[in-house]
Amino acid sequence: MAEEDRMTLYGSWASPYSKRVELALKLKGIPYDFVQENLANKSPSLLKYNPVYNKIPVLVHCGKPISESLVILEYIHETWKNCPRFLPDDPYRRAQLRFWAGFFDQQLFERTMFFITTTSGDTQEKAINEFFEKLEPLEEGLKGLFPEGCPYVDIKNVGLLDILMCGLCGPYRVEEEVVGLKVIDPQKFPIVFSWVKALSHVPEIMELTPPHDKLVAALKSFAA
Ligand SMILES: N[C@@H](CCC(=O)N[C@@H](CS)C(=O)NCC(=O)O)C(=O)O
Repeated sequence: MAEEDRMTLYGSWASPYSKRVELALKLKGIPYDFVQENLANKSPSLLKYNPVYNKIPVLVHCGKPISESLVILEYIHETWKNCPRFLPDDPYRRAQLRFWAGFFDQQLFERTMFFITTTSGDTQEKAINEFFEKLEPLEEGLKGLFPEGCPYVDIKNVGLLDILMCGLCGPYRVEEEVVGLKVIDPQKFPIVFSWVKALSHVPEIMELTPPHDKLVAALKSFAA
């Protein structure tokens, strides 16, 4: 890759949105520079590249910024055609996956683990219940999406929903430690549980998972 083609990702090691993009780049084997942003004191570059939302992640490719993690994932999918392919070629299947990607962002990430782990008392309890309620349609939906059985994680073909799931529940052991209860109950959500378990063995995901104690400490500090 020519030097001018190099990619720069403005992100944060603890952000699930930023992790989505890092994982996509790693899976595709695309080299990139990572700029760790301090969200309490954002860099002038981040503010320049994402003037609308001022948020990470932002991917800068050949000097051109792209914001919003889902948009960035689609950009990577469309620009680098090598495997893994994040979205299938079949338009109906692609539409189904995009539907569930939207569900992840609008429903599950809305009341994210971050929100749950950084609140307490009644607010936390309400958020946990809402999260569990939203896992139910996902568990059901997955049966339709993967009629051959639980989501089959093909290590060579990690797709869009796998990437989103990693950001949401990848560090579920951290979340369980911080919240003090089972986040994904294998009895209630067997498909979601086996999916998350299978993902945890993908080498690129293992490489990007932050150290357990570091993430626990970060989440606890946000909650303080
Ligand atoms: N919809 C955005 C959400 C990104 C997001 O919420 N980023 C957070 C970090 S996890 C952020 O930059 N927060 C800083 C702020 O809100 O000022 C995406 O998918 O990229």
